[in-house]
Amino acid sequence: VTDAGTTGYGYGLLDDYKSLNTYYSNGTYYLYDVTKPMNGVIETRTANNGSSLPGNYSVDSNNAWTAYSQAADVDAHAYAGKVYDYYKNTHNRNSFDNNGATIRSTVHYGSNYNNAFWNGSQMVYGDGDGSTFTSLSGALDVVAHELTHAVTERTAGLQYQYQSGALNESFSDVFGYFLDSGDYLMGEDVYTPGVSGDALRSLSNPPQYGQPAHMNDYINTSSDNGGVHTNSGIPNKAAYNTIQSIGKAKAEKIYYRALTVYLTPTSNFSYARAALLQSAADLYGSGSSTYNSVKAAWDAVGVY
Ligand code: ASN
Ligand code: ZN
Repeated sequence: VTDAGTTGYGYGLLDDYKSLNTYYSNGTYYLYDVTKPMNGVIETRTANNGSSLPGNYSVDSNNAWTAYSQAADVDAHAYAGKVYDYYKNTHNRNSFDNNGATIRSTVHYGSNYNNAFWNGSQMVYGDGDGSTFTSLSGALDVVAHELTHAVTERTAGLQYQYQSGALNESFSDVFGYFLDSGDYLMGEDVYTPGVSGDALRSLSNPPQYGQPAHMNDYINTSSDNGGVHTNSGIPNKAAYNTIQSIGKAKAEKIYYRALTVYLTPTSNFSYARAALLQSAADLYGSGSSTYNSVKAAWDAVGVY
């Protein structure tokens, strides 16, 4: 049999069955998806608990990715495909660079590593320590958050500090919601497996996880790049308000247009409000109820 794309299956970290786009070559199957209209592919690798990147291809002998040790690989691969499909189908964006670039993920990074990140070239996921986190690729909203950092880098380029950095974080959380909209929580599927109902962050109630939801409570700090993971609560709450009043379908169009057309590396919260309002005006009219809802959403968090 010749080298070719094929379809396998496996189980994710929640023991959920999923079909997988894989590749067969020389008696071995790879998490290597050639089915998308990209210039590159979607490929998933493993660091084998080390720290060298990009690591080795995740492989399997019979295309049944059913070992528990493969679950992080399975989820990273399947969810990267979902995020690709979302941007393509909803926004006509072909991968993070809009030129079909390869989407690479490496799982099993480090030992007990409680984080995931976009490193400027690829996504990287730890396995967690088993109490603070389980393997971070097990959450679609986390995968969407990280890959949205790549989209932001190639579009608005929001500098990762202070207000522009908090906007960078917020857009990743908001697109995390657009892709995984069953709830307004971030990371609940992988955060503290021993505690039910909690999450990393909440868009609907940022203070529940220590974030401000209004400019009156903005945190002035130099840690965390100027509070990028805390002050993101303010634009997150504005996004929640927006989605509640106009619905997800309009909100995601407005957010994508603001990110890709109007925001710049140094945009602050006030600029983001203006960018979202301009996007709402472009798409739905400047006197529309949609436009007025975006305005009210930002008024409510004290950003003018
Ligand atoms: N998981 C974190 C994030 O995406 C990693 C970081 O701080 N850059 O925000
Ligand atoms: Zn982030």
